[in-house]
Amino acid sequence: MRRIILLMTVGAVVVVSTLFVVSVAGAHKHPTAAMAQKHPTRKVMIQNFSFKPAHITIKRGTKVRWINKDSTAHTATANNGRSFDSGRLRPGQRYTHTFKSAGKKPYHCEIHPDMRASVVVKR
Ligand SMILES: [Cu+2]
Repeated sequence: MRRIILLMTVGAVVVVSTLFVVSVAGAHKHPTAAMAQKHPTRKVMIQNFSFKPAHITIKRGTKVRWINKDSTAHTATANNGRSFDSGRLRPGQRYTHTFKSAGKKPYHCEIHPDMRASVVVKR
């Protein structure tokens, strides 16, 4: 009788640990969780009349968030005039854009045209 109980206990432990390993492996492969890890949002500060960092390289599908840390308004506007445009960002405001196509995306501030920067999007 004791031997049967022992065998059943060992069997239960094996089943439970197998299920645990399978569920952990499954969670690791979860596609949305993996995507979120792969493409964290990149931040660009607008400070002292410049974009910091001025040049970033990201993977396609990554979000870029501009945050205006200055005490005056700025914009982040694609040089081609249509890829993205934050509009007027007042102090403390932010703008987020998701880059879906690869290539170099130069941009500037509409209010201060000397403020120039770029985003390079890799496949
Ligand atoms: Cu500006």
